[in-house]
Amino acid sequence: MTIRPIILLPDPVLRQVSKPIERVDEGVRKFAGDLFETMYDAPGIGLAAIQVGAPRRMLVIDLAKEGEPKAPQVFINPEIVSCADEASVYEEGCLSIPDYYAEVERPKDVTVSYLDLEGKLQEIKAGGLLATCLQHEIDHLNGVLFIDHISRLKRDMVVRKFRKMARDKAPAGMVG
Ligand code: GNR
Ligand code: NI
Repeated sequence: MTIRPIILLPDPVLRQVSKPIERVDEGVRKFAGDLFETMYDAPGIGLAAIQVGAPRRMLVIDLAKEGEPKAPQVFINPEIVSCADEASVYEEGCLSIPDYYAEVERPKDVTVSYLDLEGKLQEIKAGGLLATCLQHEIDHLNGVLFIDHISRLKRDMVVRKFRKMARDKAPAGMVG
């Protein structure tokens, strides 16, 4: 297993729409291991494949708290089948936008269909943090970031800050 570098805002790779996984094979299972290792190292509670530069519709989640046994979950080709009318607000962060947090309103509960690591079709009804995290990760598969759900003023401020940080550490001429 390999820890892969996490792609940061404003890298345009994060805006790519990821492609479905056609066959759940050994390569996919191995890649899931890399995603977990990268997520645990960060550390984070979720990670989408695009965050390590792979435009595939796949994500991992582990909501276990420190000291609790690991609870790894893999979602391949996930789709939101239905969601609650009721909304809830949660303070979100993103490993691709380190040290920035903002409240995001999303549907409170979601039903998601997906393939598991054996390629079997599954469905899960999620509420609470899992519902938030699944929606955050599925957004990544569509090139959407949580800052797209906050005010334009706040978003522009974050994007500007990360653009400047990228410029300050990149060689001259790189990064718009
Ligand atoms: O580690 C993460 N924490 C988090 C907190 C609230 C809502 C969503 C998340 S997901 C994030 C990891 C990440 O960036 N996944 O894409
Ligand atoms: Ni994220």
